[in-house]
Amino acid sequence: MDLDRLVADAREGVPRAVGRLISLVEDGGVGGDETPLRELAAALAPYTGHARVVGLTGSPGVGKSTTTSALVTALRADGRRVGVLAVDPSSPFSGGALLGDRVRMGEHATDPGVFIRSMATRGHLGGLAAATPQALRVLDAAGCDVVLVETVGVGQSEVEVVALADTTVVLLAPGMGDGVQAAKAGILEVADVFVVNKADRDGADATVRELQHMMSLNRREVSGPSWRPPVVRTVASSGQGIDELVGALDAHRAFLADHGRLAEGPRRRARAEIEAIALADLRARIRDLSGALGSDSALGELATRVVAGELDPYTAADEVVASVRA
Ligand SMILES: Nc1nc2c(ncn2[C@@H]2O[C@H](COP(=O)(O)OP(=O)(O)O)[C@@H](O)[C@H]2O)c(=O)[nH]1
Ligand SMILES: [Mg+2]
Repeated sequence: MDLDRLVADAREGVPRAVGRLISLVEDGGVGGDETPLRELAAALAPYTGHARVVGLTGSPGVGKSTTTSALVTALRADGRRVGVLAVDPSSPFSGGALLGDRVRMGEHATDPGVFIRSMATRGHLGGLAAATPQALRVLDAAGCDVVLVETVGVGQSEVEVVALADTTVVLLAPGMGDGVQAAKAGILEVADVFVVNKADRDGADATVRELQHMMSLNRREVSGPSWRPPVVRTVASSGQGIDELVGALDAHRAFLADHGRLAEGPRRRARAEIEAIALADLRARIRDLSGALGSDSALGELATRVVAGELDPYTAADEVVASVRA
């Protein structure tokens, strides 16, 4: 595989090249060989730093994909190149859009200014925390002005994924008990913009009120000027409220720019990536240690001593860490 060729094609916006590079990122580290990913990261580095990343999260069915598709339409009308990354940590499938999403994103399928991709991590060394920033880098280098990252907001790994964005949108919908769920998952804290979607349904006002109530309880004292997440009502399926949502995204962007904070998102992504790669590397080395000394491995020996009461597990772990560092 000619990596330089692929990178050059991806920079030209050739969809197949972009797709192959994201597959590489997704599969990366399988079999423990991370060499192509290292080379790819180095090859892409000079061409990145342009795209802004908008994360969308919320419970299944609130309308994330529909909203994402409506946003693509609005951003394209504005002449911006758009990438869509649907990140599903629970899905073993990847490559191309998920079935339902394919229907919702269908209208963009033939637009050369749009890249749509769903992603799981097939055994990636650093998991989503490493793979997502890498995939974002590919889309950035491919000339995307905006990348929309859709992820199901139900667990810790999803919260980690949305925390990679420059601007995070948390979606709720009436009658789904979303407010309570969001509070539990710690998702209120990561929201820069709230969307109450399905505003055509009964209960949208109540959802907005509940949200505002929770925000008032949740307000933390911060020094310096702080951003108050706006609440935007949308009917994503008809496009109603989408211009307001674009306005809210731009306002958040402007706030970050005004306060010299545009570098925060890229730095968060780099941090997450470095940490994930380092942890994966350590884990791999510890695993190596367990097989290093023939049949009776170093780890196995320590385990035997812990079971025999000769050693406590903390001291045993100290020995493991010490030998990994050596
Ligand atoms: N009534 C109504 N239905 C919507 C709206 N937005 C999305 N839907 C529908 O809700 C369902 C789930 O939407 P989807 O975008 O797949 O949700 P996701 O799981 O969060 O990505 C689909 O049947 C959509 O057509 C809306 O604003 N109003
Ligand atoms: Mg979806």
